[in-house]
Amino acid sequence: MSVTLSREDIVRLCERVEGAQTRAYAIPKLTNEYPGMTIEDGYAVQSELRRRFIEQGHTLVGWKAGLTSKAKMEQMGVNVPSIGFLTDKMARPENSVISTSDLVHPRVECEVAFVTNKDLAGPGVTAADVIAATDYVLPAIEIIDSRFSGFKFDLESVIADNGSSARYVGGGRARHTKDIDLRTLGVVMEKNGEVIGMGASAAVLGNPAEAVAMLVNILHDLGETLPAGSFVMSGGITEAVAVQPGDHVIARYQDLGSVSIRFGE
Ligand code: 0L1
Ligand code: MG
Repeated sequence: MSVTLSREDIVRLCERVEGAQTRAYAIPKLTNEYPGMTIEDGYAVQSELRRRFIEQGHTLVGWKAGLTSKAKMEQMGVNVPSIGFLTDKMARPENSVISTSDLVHPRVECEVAFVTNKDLAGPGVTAADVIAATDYVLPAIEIIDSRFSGFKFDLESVIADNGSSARYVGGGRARHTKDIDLRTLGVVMEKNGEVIGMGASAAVLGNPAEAVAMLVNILHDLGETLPAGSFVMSGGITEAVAVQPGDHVIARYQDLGSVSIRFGE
């Protein structure tokens, strides 16, 4: 497969996604109009979106791996993971209030985030390479927000929509990978004091470092590398849970402390 869309169509679809993201409205999945769209076309639209955001003054902070757990792939009916970019404008402080009126269908996921201290470049990057290039890991909550009406989408459309990236929050205790077992980290997610999800980090491709390796190898296919100092979300351990104004979410991680976030109008 390869990029099949014309430059004009890529820009047109990017403007459609950008409008939905920045003004918080739902749009039909892109493949309704472009049924032959490929995964590479999805990344071409995502790259154009990244180019525009950077031109508007956003800073690229890192990347996210998405659809990396079996539960998530089943929930979304896809069989290949995806990646998306993260900017400074998407970051939120721990326990701050996220405005839901800026979002379409916000949902939360518990993830392990990696901060790198060496450049990583594919192809053939392994989980061991990722661990050797990791400064520390920390607990995080990702707030995803698919912009597609009624959650009717496919992988091509999700990739164009930057993997549903919207907000992210890091917190808890940063740890060196040598001090923890990245495969067996447990997490319990609570919403308004009630347990609504739990899991272990092995849900993410057996080891979240595998998801980061996968991400770097996809970046290679896009002609990109992961520079030292990147912040990388490795993918949801728990299933995505919908949130609304008034909700308070806490993710309690084994060995990594907890991270919390609130939602307002
Ligand atoms: O973070 C992710 O796993 C990406 C999810 C993309 C699909 C969705 O919006 O649920
Ligand atoms: Mg995620």
